[in-house]
Amino acid sequence: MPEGPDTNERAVSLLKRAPDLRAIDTAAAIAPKALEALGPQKDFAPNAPFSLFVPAHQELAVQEAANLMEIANKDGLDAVLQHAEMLADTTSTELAQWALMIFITHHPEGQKLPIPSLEERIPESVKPSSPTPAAPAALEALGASGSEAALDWYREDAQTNAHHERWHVVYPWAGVPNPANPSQRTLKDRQGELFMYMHEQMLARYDCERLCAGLSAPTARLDNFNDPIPEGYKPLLRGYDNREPNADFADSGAPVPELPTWLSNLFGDSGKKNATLKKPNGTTVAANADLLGDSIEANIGSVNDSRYGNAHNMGHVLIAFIPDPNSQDQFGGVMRDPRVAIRDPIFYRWHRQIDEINYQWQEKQDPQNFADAPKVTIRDAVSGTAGDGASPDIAVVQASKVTGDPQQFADTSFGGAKWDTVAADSAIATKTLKTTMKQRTIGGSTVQYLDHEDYFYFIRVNNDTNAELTVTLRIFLVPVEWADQRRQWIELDKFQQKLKAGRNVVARSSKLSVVAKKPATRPGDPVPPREPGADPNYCDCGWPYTLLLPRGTRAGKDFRLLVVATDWSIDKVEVEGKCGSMSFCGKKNVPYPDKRPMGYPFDRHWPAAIAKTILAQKNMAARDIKIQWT
Ligand SMILES: [Cu+2]
Repeated sequence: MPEGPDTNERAVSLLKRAPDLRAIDTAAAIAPKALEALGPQKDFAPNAPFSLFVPAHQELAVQEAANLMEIANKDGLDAVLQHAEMLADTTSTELAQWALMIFITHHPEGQKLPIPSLEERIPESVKPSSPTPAAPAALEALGASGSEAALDWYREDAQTNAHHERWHVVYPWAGVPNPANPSQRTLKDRQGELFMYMHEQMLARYDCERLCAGLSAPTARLDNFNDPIPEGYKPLLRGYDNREPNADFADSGAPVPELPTWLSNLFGDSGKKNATLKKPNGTTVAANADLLGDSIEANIGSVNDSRYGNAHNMGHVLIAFIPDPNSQDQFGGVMRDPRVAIRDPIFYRWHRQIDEINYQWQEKQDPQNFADAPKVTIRDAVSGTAGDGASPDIAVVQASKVTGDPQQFADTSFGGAKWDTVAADSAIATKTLKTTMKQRTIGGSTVQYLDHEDYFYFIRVNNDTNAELTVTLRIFLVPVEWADQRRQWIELDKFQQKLKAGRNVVARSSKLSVVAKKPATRPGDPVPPREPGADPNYCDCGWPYTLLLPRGTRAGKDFRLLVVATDWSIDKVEVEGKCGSMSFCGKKNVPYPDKRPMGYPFDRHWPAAIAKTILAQKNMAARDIKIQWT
């Protein structure tokens, strides 16, 4: 069948349909065999509106994505859209939208169709819970209850929610149908490990904002299902119920009595030296970051569905269906939907509990030994005794001050005769990075968002060999008071760097960060042309550039920048990603572009205190800097 000229418009108009919130009759919608395969989870939340965390719904969405692939392979995109529209009309708009987005993201034909950004598609889903800047008294009770309300601006950020939604489309936990043979499912490379790492970084960043906002931090684990949940959240979004403060798990309309057992099996089996995970047939397999992540989420790579259950996903639904006494509809709270789940403070508490399983496993591994460090020196002091966070070789310069070619600027400003000076003390460098809150309008609502000035890192690295050397430079940030807590370090960037023998000054723009969605843009910027061949829908997965830095405080908060050089011939970090977030989303259809464990070197405990180790290791150095909210 020839493709109509309007397939793009039809896809966009389907993806823009407002959620219809129809309950999904899974028994009718799903093939009996697939339903049986879900085991005891098949009856979970039987009459709920579509939720990507409900096993039968996720299964249905991926099955329908596979159907769309079959149809595309035989009959082309017109027929694909016809099926998706029929699905939306007869079953559920949200189901059809997720299936279509998974199809578009993972099928070569689908790539021709656009997925507009979340705020273009469903502007109502990024509406803030409280109008800004000053909320009328009657609305002050919306958003999070109590002190958590201070972070509504962060949790409700439109682009961060869009990132989280897109991540779960790129990495569906029921697997990705193989476009050439859609009845087959595969997991993406290191999917379980990335699930853990991406969410762990979201936690580290959230904790940082909590600290800056004066809240108790880090976020406490949600590990007690007997006591009420102190945090409430009122999203003020159509189709999502409120949760009052001090709501009880016991009231949930989707009880998961097995959850404590799944968690204790996960903690118990993984939290020891030489840990193994138990397979259904009684044999064991050595635990590793990927299998553990697979089993925790759980995705189709789980080692044992019945022993480890579906802890992370079912926790989402358990919490989501704690009823709202004032709602007649009982649609469930935001926790049922990755499009809006991170708005709720409970998201972070639940993920802290999930992350703790991985953290405890990591703690039982041998410490890092850094024996494979490349022969380079980033100094801790020009001479004499070094203090923490005082490296002379790391400086930050506002982008507006970097004139001409950045490499030439680097050599002139920090190389040559200036090599033995403290780079951060130079008149051109800044000791404070500034952030600011901005406003814009989405679908008639005023939303706030954080932004920061563009900047460059300048890093002096001495190549101690007499030949060219290729290293990976990894840059991290932490509030100074947490410098010895490895999981609080935030990844800012990592990149391949060729070093000539002897002295090198490296220049790196903040806009190239591998964490940020690339190309790095701000809201309202014109969309830059795509690289030829780049898949725009895959490229849309990534952390918002404007949230690369934490907000800091009005007075200026002390942070520590860390630069670690590793041997590129071992890690083979991708040369230059021009699309999406290499670190949070990987690369399309190729292995994850860094062979080291995700989060390296903070994926294990260190041989000694972190600050002390930085001083002892020649391949790493740290520099303190303030971040000020202006
Ligand atoms: Cu998630």
